[in-house]
Amino acid sequence: MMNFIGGRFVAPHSGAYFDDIDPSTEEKIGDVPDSDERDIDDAVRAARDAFPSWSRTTAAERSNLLLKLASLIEKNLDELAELEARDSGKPLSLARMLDIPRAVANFRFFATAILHDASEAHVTDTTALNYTLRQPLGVVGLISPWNLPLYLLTWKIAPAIASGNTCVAKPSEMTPMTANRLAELSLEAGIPNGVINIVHGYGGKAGRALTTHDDIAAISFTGGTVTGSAVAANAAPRFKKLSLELGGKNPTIVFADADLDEALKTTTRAAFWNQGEICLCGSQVFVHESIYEKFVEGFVRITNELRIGEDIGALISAAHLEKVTGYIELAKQEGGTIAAGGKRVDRKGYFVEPTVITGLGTDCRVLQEEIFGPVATITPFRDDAEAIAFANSTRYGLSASIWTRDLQRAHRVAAAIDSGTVWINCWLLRDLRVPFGGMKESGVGREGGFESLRFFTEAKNVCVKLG
Ligand code: TXE
Repeated sequence: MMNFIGGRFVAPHSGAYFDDIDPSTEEKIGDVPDSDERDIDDAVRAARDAFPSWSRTTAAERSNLLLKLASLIEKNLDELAELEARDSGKPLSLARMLDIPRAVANFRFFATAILHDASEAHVTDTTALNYTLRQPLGVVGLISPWNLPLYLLTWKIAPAIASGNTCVAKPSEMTPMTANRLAELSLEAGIPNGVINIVHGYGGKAGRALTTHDDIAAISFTGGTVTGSAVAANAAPRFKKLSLELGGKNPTIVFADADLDEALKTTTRAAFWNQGEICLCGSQVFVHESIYEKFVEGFVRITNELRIGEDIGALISAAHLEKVTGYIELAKQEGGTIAAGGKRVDRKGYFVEPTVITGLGTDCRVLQEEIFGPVATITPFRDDAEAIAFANSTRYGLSASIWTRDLQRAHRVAAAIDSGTVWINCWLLRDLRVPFGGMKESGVGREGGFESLRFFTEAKNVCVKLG
């Protein structure tokens, strides 16, 4: 694999590569460039050179090119899904149904959004007319994680280039394959050289160089909260615009009047989809005490039916496997009961059984920290006030899912929960137009729809004196 800079595939300056591992076989499947600040510098230069002409293209021209790229991703869906599944350990069926279709949708969505965008005008009585120009920023830096590799990378690339910027993207070092294929497809689509540049490598080296580069106007980052804090510390003194989509510890609240069958079906999926490696996963479930036992029984039954390999993929790495199983051990030390799963699967690959833990309160670390694996806790609550207090007890505030048939309660609880998204009687039902992001330590800023286009442009007020 090589870096993609100025429309060409080039080796890293260091000449060094590290191994790309298939988490489900523990075998090496590729060589990843170990890039450093020299490669980032080359990529930024290529992006800077491409910016003047790209930023002058019409919205219709950019839209056409993005739509072409979307169609090429769609045409190559099978191959991309296979690459994604091998690289990340996720089930192939999930990559086919979720990851790659969403990458197609991301390009289509922003390709058409720019055709409908409008800006404000403020008329000051009869004295002046103000209008807001929204101009591209220049070269932007995009850093994405390993859990939804192409999905999240394209969620940044699409709005960035649709609004006239050029970009340098650094995909996760653990899942570079679909980004590499995207680079090839961007050439085939006719995206001009230097508009999309992709530099592979470690976060602490290539990623850090991107966040500290003087010619990068903005950083859009999705990843862990600790890394997000380092990214912010590097970017803020250089006055870069920042968007941070970070971790979550998302509560699911099931009230006594919920449709239990539907709630069980969806809350188990919310807990274990993508083996729990989605920042939106509902990893802590709070259930009204009157239905608690019945709910736990149903949740455990469904969990035990999940098939390793087909429903639950491998975790991303040996280190992450250690982290996740470490939390299962911690749960036991904290006094929890393992109601389902609880062990590494006895086969090749970093598989962990989907695990259900009961008997822990919100003061336990297992209910406070992001585990990012197939581990869910279930805790009973007494009344609405306690459910809200439990839901708001962590440092995170990304999403929540509420289950009730009572309309007033649903709206009241939604308003009281500190999170960027609240789903009522559903989970991960996404409309790409809505603002998406986190409160508290789950991030800063919102992406999605016009929020993304706003992030990737600078607002400039032009004031014209009238008369
Ligand atoms: O991701 P990192 P990690 C959570 C999850 C996981 C934990 C750590 O809990 O266990 O984070 O995961 C790049 N400057 N999430 O360490 O480090 C890195 O190369 C610039 C939640 O694997 O956050 C990669 O491209 N960039 C999450 C990206 O940051 C740096 C998804 C994300 O990696 C950098 C992933 C630096 N100093 C993990 N250090 C979510 N919200 O979906 C690393 N990177």
